[in-house]
Amino acid sequence: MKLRGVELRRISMPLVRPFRTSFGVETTRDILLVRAETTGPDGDAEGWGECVAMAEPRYSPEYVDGAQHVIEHFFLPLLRATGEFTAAGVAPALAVFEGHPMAKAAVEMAVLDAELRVAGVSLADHLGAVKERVPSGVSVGITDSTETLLAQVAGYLDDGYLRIKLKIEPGTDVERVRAVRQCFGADLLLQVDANAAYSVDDADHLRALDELDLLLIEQPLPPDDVAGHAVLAAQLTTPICLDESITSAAIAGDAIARGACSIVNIKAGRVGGYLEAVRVHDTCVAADVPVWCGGMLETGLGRAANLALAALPGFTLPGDTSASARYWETDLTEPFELGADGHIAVPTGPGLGVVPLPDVLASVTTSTTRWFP
Ligand code: SMG
Ligand code: MG
Repeated sequence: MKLRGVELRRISMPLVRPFRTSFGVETTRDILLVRAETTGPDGDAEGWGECVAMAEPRYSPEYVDGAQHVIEHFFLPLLRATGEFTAAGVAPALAVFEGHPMAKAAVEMAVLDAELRVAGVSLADHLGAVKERVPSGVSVGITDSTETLLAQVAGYLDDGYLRIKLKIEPGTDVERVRAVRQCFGADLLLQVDANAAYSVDDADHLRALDELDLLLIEQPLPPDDVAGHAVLAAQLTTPICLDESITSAAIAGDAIARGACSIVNIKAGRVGGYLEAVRVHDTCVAADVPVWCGGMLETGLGRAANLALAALPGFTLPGDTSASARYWETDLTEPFELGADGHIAVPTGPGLGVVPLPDVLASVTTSTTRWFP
């Protein structure tokens, strides 16, 4: 196929409640959308990509203005010069540019959506999904008090979420996690995410989490500190799961081989796209390492793609693939709803299986830039 044109759209979407992590707080998501218009022997199509970069470079070095800049100034000119390409060829072509996995993932997602719409194939089928519904967990931000945290967890359990992930930071960590465990009992599937807030010297402190029977502790140490995670893993009984550290299938294989993690959180944006995310999954499955699908506070577009990914066979733990209402008063797409059994249906239509609702899209758009014609 060829690119006929590309629209880069920025949208602003207020979250239903602020989401605080050890590195900052999100109240309104400033999101870059990529709409790729393609043409090929089997027809013209349009595809949507969502860039998961946040407004500020805190979770990782990427940020939304930077992502838009690198797409406009480097990725699109290169793809235009390439002429004919396929979705599978996007990542290899863009590999001449270092870094920027979230920006690359957004472009690949848009082209892949267009390609699959022409082919009449759903993203789930294309990626290798084996499930029609996936179990849903929820990520709970850091709160001002333990009481507020307990109330929020109670609300999410009432909604039907099957697993709770608590964001933690030094100072309140063990006490808050213990309060949740005591309040909701031994059967609650509970895990924590530190977003790199600790150092390997905190091993003794983090060992206090071992008695709280957690599914995992996610990314306790900085992304580069794979060696430190291996040291920590040897000192904790709580399994270590890596998020920020895992930026490719090769690095996943290396981290596993070095004993740095025994579970992996997969996010397409962090690894440069859904196709690389499948390779991360395959690497983990080959090493007998369970995976689950992470989230980046996506709209219904990114959520649709995450649900497709989460339907692959190695995703044996509930993901941060929550329903639309956990994030938005009004989602960009038809809302994703949590079923009575705590699962969400995987979209079945061609490509992502969802499109932005025109009225909602118009009302949240803050800028639009057109490329080529
Ligand atoms: O999409 O439900 C979601 C958010 C899940 O906790 C979540 N994401 O480190 O895993 C993580 C964070 C990254 C985003 S924080 C703004
Ligand atoms: Mg995380």
